[in-house]
Amino acid sequence: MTGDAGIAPDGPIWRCGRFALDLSAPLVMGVLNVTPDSFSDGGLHDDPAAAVAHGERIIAEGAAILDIGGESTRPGSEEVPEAAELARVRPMITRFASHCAVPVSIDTRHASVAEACVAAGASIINDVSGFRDPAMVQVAAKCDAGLVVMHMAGEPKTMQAEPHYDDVVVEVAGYLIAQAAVLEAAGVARERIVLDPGIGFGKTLEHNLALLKGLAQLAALGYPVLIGASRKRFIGELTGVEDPAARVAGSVTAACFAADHGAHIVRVHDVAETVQALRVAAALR
Ligand code: HH2
Repeated sequence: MTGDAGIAPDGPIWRCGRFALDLSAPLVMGVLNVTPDSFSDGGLHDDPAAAVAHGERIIAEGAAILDIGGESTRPGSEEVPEAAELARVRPMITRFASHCAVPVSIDTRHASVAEACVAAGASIINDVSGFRDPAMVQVAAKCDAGLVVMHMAGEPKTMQAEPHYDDVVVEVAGYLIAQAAVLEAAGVARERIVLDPGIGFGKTLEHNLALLKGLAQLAALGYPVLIGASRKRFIGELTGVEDPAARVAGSVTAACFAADHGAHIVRVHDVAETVQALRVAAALR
């Protein structure tokens, strides 16, 4: 599933530092939030020992990538000072980059945090603000990390205040391709870039469903696609399940749908359940 960049597989690959990820079958990105307030798992892993145990567990369960975040970007959230965010994530990045066989991703929209985490061993920068900050583009250009370019309408604090699109799939696709072009113009190799429509980031239920149903259009842009639907509010809106941790079945269904409609990577909290479902779905395809 993963390998050194020198022995790349034949199919589509994602170059992430010293890794070349084989994307010919969908990969699971497991989430490790070291935050007190994430909507999905806030406070569960802000003790370092608990965070390490959880990270080890989701790797053992089959995560091909470990995504570490130190700032919640849930709707309405306030920005976390960069020093506080870095203090949360850097020990975990260092620990997992040196101890585990899968690439470690830093989930941040702050250039200084991304740069420090790449120096600490992160192989992927996952930027929910889509590399809109020129300083983040510079960090990307100076390293060889894989990059997740995500679409977010506005800022977390206000993004759910009446989001509007004339055609959400066309507009999100246009934004993502433009940001990929900005990165490539700065010298980033195309094989390092993955696009993500940003489920739940400045989108209504209808927008989220349109993006998932329109995945083929995003996949047709020619870059690998990542989908993060796990435990999100739209699943609660569809099912009436209030507790994000109880949205496992809905999340697994969304991950399987995404994988079947062109997503190469699914970002999930419930790794064991998703890996199991994707294996069965792959055998039936
Ligand atoms: N969603 C969240 C965070 N990071 N990154 C990408 N690429 N795609 C996503 O959809 C995505 C993401 C939100 O989920 P979570 O990390 O569980 O919550 P919080 O932002 O509250 O920490």
